Amino acid sequence: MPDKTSYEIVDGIAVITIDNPPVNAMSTAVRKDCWAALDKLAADSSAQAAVLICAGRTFIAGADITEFDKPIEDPWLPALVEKFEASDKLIVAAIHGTALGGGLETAMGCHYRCAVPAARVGLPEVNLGLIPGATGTQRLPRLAGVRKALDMMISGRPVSAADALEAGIVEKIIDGDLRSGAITYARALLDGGAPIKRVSQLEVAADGIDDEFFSEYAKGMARKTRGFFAPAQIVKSVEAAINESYEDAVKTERRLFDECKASTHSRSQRHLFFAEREVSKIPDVPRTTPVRDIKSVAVIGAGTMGGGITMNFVNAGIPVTVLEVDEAGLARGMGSIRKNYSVAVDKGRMTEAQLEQAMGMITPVTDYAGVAGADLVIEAVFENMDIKKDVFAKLDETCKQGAILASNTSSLDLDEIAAVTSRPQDVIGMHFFAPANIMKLLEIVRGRETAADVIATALAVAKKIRKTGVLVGVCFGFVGNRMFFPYIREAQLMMLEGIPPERVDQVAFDWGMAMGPHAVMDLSGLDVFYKLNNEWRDRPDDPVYCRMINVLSEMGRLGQKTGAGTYRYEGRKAVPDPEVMDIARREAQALGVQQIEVSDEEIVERLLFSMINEGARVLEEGIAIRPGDIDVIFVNGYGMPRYRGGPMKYADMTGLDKVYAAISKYRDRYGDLWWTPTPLLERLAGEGRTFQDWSENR
Ligand code: T1G
Repeated sequence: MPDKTSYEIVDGIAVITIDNPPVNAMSTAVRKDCWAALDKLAADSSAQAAVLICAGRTFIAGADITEFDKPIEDPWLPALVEKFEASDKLIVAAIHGTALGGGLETAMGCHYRCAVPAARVGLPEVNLGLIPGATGTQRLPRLAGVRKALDMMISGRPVSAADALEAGIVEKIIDGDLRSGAITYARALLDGGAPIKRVSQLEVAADGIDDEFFSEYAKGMARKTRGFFAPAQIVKSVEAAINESYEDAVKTERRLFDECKASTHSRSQRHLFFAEREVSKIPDVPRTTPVRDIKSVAVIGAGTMGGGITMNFVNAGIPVTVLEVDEAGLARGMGSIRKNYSVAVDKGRMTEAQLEQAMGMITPVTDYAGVAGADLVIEAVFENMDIKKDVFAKLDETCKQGAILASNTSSLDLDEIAAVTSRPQDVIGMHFFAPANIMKLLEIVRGRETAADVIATALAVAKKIRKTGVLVGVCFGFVGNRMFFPYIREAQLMMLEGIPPERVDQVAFDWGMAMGPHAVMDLSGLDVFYKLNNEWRDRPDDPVYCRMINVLSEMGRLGQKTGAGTYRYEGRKAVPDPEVMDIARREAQALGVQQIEVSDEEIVERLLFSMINEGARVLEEGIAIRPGDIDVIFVNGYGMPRYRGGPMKYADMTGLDKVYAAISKYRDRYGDLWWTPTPLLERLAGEGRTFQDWSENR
């Protein structure tokens, strides 16, 4: 008896309903049941046509991603899609929620498609490092045309039902109840003598598709898809739709799909898909933990970060009171917010009226009384412990009971901040990343006494403002910055060793980073790192440590904002500055740092393995809950490419034995101070295990 589908006849129409919560993924069981339902339909003389519909909140959201690393059981999805299409009885797919990946592919195997207005359809496999592998690269171009199909598959973004109707992907929009509307539609098609429309038999519209089209399209997407493997595979598969028979092109698609599925890219991107959903699962904070109602927010400090933080809440429809020390500071802050919104207006992403509406949701104040009623207060003042303590003492005196008091500190001891209040249980860290209104990452820092409902509320707020919230513990730099410090340290040391910054940056960029370490430092400001290094109280005493940050900062070469830092700037163009390497050589001589030659491989190892070694320490200390949490932090906050999976996944795929051997090599060269292998890494390397395996079997 099928337990993932039901089969019912209504007015001569067979209604096949899939019910596989939470998203009706096309698991093996669902595929088997659908196969059986189609056999039943063929044999059922009382059924003249059929409707394929799903229970729950969405149509099929794709193949079951959890099955990808297991042997695929029959029936394979492509075969099932062909079986839908081969039916001699007309089948209508009825779409609500999101028909994605294998879900849309199954719908395209049906003969007609209808959808409710709020439905969305897409082929987002590229986000998993894949291509549509159940004939989507062949059927979508036949329905929507080559360019639209490529745009949808390369972006991975679903389109609305209206857009899909216009593109020819769906044939009808159903207002009102989908089930009854789809049955009526199927009946009307039957009564109207509509043909069985088999999409695979449609011609691919080739107008405008000349010999150069696909190479030009690939060039056009190159910048956005730099380093990713799947996009080019998609282009090749769609090209086969033009140049090969349907049968041959489906074989080409299968080959290209298998190449993607076996790639480290796809293993990385699939890892991140689940890791980004795991981050909200906190072992000692159950999903049933009640959250506090956040209807109003206050932000203390209207500087760059405070302004960006404010915009996140305004964009989510939550009013914000912004407090600054004086009117001048407020005016600057409000002006900066308005300027950011006006950029969105100029780009057509917002209207003037919406800009004014957004600004109208912000209340600027200079008196703490103005923030007394806020449900959530986020401090975003200068990164100095004394100043933060002063703010929190005032907030403790002023804010209503039950208000959550959050600090945007990027590295300081949250417990020390909480200790100046009478309510440490209500204090939490919410570390936004610049630019705060754009970067998706939000490090949520739990203090020793932070209450469970405060943590649950912060995670819910992160989702509300469309951030990826990752819970971390208290230590200097929390997880992201703490692991970024060794990455920066090695870049800095290599400069002293005579390796030009532009070489290190190029190697990091070619590895996949959005920007090299020196470019990042110039963007953030060398003084930011200078201050962080000085705030790091128990930093080991090493005169070589980030020496050039100190020297250049003290020269006033702070980076882009001063026109010169590690690079000289011609506008925003970074130009290598020979003077900087002269200074580096002088400093190296004074410090006794040897000039060396290094391979590109060594540059990658020293940048990434030093970060990974620190990540192992972060896991050992429980500052991060899972290795996947660390990976989510680095792909959402530090420009690490998703096809690398994040530092800990990259280590697992490289092999911890190789990582350990390299770290041991650098310990032999540089000593124990910075290159002592973390015991967890050493143990797992010795046991031939991965961080992921350790995390799942603790
Ligand atoms: N397979 C298995 N589990 C899935 C899943 C999938 N396709 N999609 C979601 N889940 C789980 C998810 O892990 C979470 O589990 C729960 O469902 C709710 O998800 C052959 C090869 C549909 C827009 O890429 O985009 O088809 O954490 O938290 O925010 O060509 O899920 O609760 O245990 O994201 O409401 C292509 C992926 C697959 C779509 C809903 N399809 N999913 O978002 O809920 S490859 C996709 C999503 C494929 C074919 C190819 C979203 C969503 P848990 P959620 P949501």
